[in-house]
Amino acid sequence: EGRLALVTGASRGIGAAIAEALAREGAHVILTARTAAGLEAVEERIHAAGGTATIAPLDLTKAEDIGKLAQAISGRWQKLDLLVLNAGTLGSLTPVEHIDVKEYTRLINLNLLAPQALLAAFDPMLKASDKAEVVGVTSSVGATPRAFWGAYGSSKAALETLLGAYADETAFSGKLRVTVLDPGATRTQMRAKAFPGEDPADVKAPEVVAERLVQLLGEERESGAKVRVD
Ligand code: NJP
Repeated sequence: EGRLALVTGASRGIGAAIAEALAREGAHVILTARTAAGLEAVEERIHAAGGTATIAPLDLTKAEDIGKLAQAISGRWQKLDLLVLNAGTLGSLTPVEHIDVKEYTRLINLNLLAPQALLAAFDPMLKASDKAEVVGVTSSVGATPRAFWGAYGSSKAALETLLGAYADETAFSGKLRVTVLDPGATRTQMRAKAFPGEDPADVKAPEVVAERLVQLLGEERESGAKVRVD
């Protein structure tokens, strides 16, 4: 119904499925990730299904590029109705004492600092919407620590805290809702990297997460609530 959505990490996996599901619901979807070819393939599928999308290839670890993206979008649209903070990286699964600081820094940049930069850059456009939604994709290992998942888990725990604070800060308006989405085990490149021995057929498809998200948008829920897809 003419809503504008921005989905990060939309070149494959959960983000691509979310973008396609939102487009099917009538949203114009801005797709972002680094790989232009991946974004173009998703854009083509959206067009083939009768939807509309715009691609914006971008490395989210470059804060200045997030500012440029926000400028380009605000030059074309007045408001942003839905921001899906989905892009994320796993890094190496390793004991805490072996975490590589350079890799950890890259991981924090993408999983935590980029969502903050996106919230900062798009806050005015979100607040210009009568009914804005921010969905942040976290993980069960953020809420519950797990051996060897310290680097990734700590980034997701911090993201959850950040989203909770933003929900609290914006709750008074009644016009902006934040949802913390834990997708659970989902068949993507990231899952295959974490569990190489697993049979992909045993893991749910990204489309299941995407359909649940669409459903969530139509449900009553307090801002800041956590939802897990099983
Ligand atoms: O991951 P994957 P998923 N700048 O690796 C993009 C969470 N999660 O779909 O840049 C911009 O297939 C990358 O695109 P590209 C997870 O933590 C998952 O599984 O072209 N974009 C791609 O589109 C994450 O937050 C499971 O390489 C960058 C996307 O991010 C979210 O779900 C379980 C980028 C990653 O696609 C989606 O994960 C769970 C950069 N620098 C939480 N680097 C699960 N799958 O089981 C990467 O609890 N991207």
